[in-house]
Amino acid sequence: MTAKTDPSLNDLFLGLDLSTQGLKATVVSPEFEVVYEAAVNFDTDLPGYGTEGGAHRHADGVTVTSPPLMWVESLDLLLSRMQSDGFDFSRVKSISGSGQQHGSVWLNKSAVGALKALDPERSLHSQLRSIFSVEASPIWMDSSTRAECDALETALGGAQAVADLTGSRAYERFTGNQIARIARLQPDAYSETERISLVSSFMASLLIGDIAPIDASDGAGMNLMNFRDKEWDAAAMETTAPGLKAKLGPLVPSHAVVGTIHSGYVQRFGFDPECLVVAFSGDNPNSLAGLRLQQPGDVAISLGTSDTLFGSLTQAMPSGCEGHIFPNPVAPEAYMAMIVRQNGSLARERVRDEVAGGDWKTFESLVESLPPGNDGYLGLYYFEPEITPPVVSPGIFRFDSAGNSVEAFSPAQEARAILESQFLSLRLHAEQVGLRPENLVVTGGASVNAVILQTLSSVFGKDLYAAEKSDSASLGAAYRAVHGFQCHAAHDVVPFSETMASAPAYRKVASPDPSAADLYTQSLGFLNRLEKSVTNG
Ligand code: ADP
Ligand code: XUL
Repeated sequence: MTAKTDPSLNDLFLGLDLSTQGLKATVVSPEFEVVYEAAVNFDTDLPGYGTEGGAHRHADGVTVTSPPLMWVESLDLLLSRMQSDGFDFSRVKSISGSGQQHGSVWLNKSAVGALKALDPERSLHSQLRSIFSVEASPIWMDSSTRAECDALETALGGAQAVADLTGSRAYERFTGNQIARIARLQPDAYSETERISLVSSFMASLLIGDIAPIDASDGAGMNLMNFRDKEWDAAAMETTAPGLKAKLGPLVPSHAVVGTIHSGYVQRFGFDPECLVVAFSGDNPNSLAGLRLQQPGDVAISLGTSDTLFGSLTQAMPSGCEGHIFPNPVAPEAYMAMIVRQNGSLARERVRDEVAGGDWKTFESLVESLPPGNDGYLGLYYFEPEITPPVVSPGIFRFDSAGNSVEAFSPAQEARAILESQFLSLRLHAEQVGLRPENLVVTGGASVNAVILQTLSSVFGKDLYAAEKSDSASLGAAYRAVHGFQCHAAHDVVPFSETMASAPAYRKVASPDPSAADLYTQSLGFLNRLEKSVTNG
């Protein structure tokens, strides 16, 4: 890092994360110490919008939306809370952010004018109420677009062809398929739409007072972008909806500065008028930055509401069956690969409630009462439709060591089976998209559980390290604010490893039991066969 790009000790960097359930702020010092955090919860802090878990689930069982005006109001509320806490906005050199991936914000022809004219005397939401051409934004939990996915795959030559082009086969939640559905069902709203933003680029737009471009990492979650050259693909756009290119606007690298903070925030909150806004990106790309995954082999597992596994790659191997490839948000020449398993913590909780009366300690004792490998018993637990592997009809499937169906397991077998099969499945599918962990970092709510960590470490046969903070998306946004600031000052891409050189080391939280690790490696083929026997992919 050169002296010119070196932040001064007084400087601060702000990361925002607009997730499904709320908006968070994480502020770091130039030494990467977290100096301030604040949060807004959509359901409890903004009850007027009537969301549950930040979303509206529609009666058809597949449509899930959120009101974009709620996201606008949440920014107002978050900044006001920071102001009440006495936060010194004038020290913030740059801001970046993270958004739940795939969700779209539909802006009409009045949006640019309204964003440019933001008045510091009035709330954001009172000024931006009329800028939306679609008032219910589809979000990542929406699965209403099977027909549109089929149409895209047919037009482009099949699932593998779509994956080779866009980094993922056609997925229901991916924005292009959502756009195709809205263009078909709401043609007037579509034609009134001037620009379609992602949740991430929309939040950046609010800060710069103009429409911010989509970054290439989050843009890859749309089934519309050529993930290798980072340009919108003409054939994908043409199949999706008419005249789409103009509505998508340009794409920028994730480290790009997209503007400076709008004067309204300078007057209202005391921001430095030169405070930079670095492109916002998806929450998973931000988590990759927040967990500092830099080399191929650096892999993170997030045990949250859903379980995700992601890592950095230099060679991309997109799969027509599973996983996603996105451009890497902090290394423009590299990629990231990601696997999402919907049945994560909530599935573990279901089993815990059934076998251990809702108590994690009892659940842990049950797991520990049986040896690794569960004497050959294996269970597959899909309480909800599964993304990886694809399972449309939920169900629970139990097998003995010969692969014969078993009606029921003992409580201890059940507790061990869910952990082993979830983690074996993560490893199997990670390997299928080219991710072979060397350095394994764990994060997310379940990473406090020692038995879960021990099992995970043995299944992967690797030491397991824990990040210091579990909200890696907003932390990653703050790190990316530093990185973008440095790239801007250097007029070049600063290696992220240089940016993060002084960041604290991780803590080792588990080491594999060597004999268990061998056993797990041998059972990957068995798990693969059992999954194939019950899934749709
Ligand atoms: P999100 O993905 O929504 O941000 P979190 O990362 O906060 O979710 O994880 C929440 C989950 O963490 C809960 O659903 C819960 O099952 C899990 N969790 C919390 N404590 C424990 C524990 N002691 N053992 C296992 N899981 C836990
Ligand atoms: C990723 C995905 C989710 C959302 C949640 O593909 O759909 O992880 O990003 O915020």
